[in-house]
Amino acid sequence: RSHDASSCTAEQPKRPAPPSSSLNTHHLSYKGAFPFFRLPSEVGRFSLDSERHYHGDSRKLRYYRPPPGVERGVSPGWDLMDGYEDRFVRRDENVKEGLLHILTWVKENQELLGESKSRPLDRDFVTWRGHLTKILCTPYENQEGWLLAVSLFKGTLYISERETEVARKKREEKTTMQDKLMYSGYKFESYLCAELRDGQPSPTEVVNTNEAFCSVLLARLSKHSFLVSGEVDCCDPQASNSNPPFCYVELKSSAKIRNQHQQRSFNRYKLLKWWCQSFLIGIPLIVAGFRDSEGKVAVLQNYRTSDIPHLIRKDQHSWDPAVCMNFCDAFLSFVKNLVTRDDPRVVYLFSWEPGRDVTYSVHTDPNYFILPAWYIEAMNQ
Ligand code: 0WD
Ligand code: CA
Repeated sequence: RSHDASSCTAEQPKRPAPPSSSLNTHHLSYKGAFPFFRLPSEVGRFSLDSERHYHGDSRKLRYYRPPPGVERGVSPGWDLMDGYEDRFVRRDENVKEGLLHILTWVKENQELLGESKSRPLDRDFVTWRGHLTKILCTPYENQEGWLLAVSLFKGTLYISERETEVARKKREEKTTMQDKLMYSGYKFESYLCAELRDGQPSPTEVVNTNEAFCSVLLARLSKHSFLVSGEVDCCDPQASNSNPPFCYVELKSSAKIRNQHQQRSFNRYKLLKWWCQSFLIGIPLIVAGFRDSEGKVAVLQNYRTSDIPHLIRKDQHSWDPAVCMNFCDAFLSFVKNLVTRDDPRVVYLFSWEPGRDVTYSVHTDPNYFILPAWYIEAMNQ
């Protein structure tokens, strides 16, 4: 039977079908060609100091300065627990900053972004890179769900994470072991990063997790344009391309891999997250430090972000970068179709649990708001 317009009867409404209220997340549904993705370009930078204060500059950018020898395979033997008891200042994790620092940057740099007739900020989405990483990993995630709050304001969709109950419990019940693991990641950076381009790392200094350097970038995934910001560990003064984000390096520490089973799990879970995180903002190099059972760095290993999809392709039950990107494309379209009330006092809360579809609810309680009054006022000028 033909389905052309002439076969439509009068009773059938001509309106398009209402947008679907849930989104399938199964990885097999997103197999296919890699979608269009434009290389991210940096539009700005900001830093957060030791008291978590915002500065619209690169003061907290550090340089990748591995000591001679370790890059040639000499075991560094760095103690990642050094200073845990007496040289460690923790960021207060009870403070929920949401999009605060990105909005501060946007407010101060509106002229760099260009406006269109229809909207003051000519981007479809504004969010943290970490939130997009979670979306990309969703088709392969089987442990942790997420909550993403979205508001449409003057034609732009703002996405901000809300902590799930499970995540809050996990944070409040964090064991010393988990706290030490978190510390070891920051400590690893202190052995490789110098404050100055031609300086040396100073691992005897205090580790303060309030400090951060963030890059602000513009990117496009299929028909979605976005402004995204992510924390960057350091810049390689010897990178073949000295332009950001191509000179940036992501540092990771991870337990030493001892057997085939651990290798498979590393490829399946860690490399998935590492790839998504760095690919999204165009970081070409990930330097991993593998710790031994005493918490000392036994080996350094470089991963070129673009090599990771090839490294994991041969594995059984592996992940596929195209699936991650196709799912993200579908999720952003899903959000665009549903979030239609242009009002910062309306929040659409998208929620997902492993094994389920993405669903949403709509909230007008101020407790859910993601855009502060000062930002709304600034954009109304
Ligand atoms: O409000 C929130 N729920 C969040 C805020 C969740 C995640 C991040 N943030 C903010 C913070 O202000 C942080 O400075 O984002 C910034 C980092 O943003 P991102 O680059 O989008 O986050 P992500 O890619 O998840 O993490 C990058 C690094 C991490 O390095 P590793 O190697 O572990 O991936 O940022 C750090 C961490 O060093 N980091 C955080 N720092 C402060 N607050 C947070 C956090 N909640 N999460 C990760
Ligand atoms: Ca890192």
